[in-house]
Amino acid sequence: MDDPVFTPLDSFVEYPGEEMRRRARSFRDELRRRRSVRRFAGRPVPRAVIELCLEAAASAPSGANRQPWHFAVVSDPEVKRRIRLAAEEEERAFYAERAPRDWLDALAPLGTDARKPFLEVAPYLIVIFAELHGVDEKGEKRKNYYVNESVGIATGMLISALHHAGLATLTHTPAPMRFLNRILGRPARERPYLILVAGYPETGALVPRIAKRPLRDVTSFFE
Ligand code: IYR
Repeated sequence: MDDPVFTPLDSFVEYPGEEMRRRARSFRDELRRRRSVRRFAGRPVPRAVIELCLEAAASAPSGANRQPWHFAVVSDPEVKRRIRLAAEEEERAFYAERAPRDWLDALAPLGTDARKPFLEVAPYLIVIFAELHGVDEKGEKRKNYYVNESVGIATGMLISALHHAGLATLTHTPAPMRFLNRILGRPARERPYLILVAGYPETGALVPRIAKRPLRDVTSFFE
């Protein structure tokens, strides 16, 4: 068992009240401008930007600091094509047979269907894997904790980082998505979590006219 080692918290920044409010408002406004985009331009995105956003995401808190994630970054057109073909096959089964009526009804306002051209058009697919358990030096299983929560937090931070950098994203979850292990050569102990599609929106791209629930509907204060 390792003894804990502590270091001074020298990175924390406190702001005066006024500035705190201004920053909170400005960040809220920036995040509220984010929209999921399904029509991407083919224009390339600098790899350095993707790497910086991944470093932001990989700074996320995680259960016992196990960092149970892997980001497979795909720009190779051939690999994107294989992912698209495999995803569309699953999606065709989803829309035609697997999805219950109520699920299809819930998706209707988004206008989605089994065609996923964005998987080939967008310059980057970031396939996020959740590491169900690690392996130690002896090749033995090493437990991870709160895997879903940890990977969800890192994914949220990645979406925010990409948006902040000026890129559009789409969270895409074909189901089942084990084909991603095969295509990307990831071990079985990593479960595909979602595909984050990233790039520039196509000129004139349309997005569904949907709204977020107001704060009073999603909060309760006890004071
Ligand atoms: N995976 C399918 C269906 C889908 C499901 C949900 I929940 C969405 O918010 C959007 C789509 C697809 O990608 O089309």
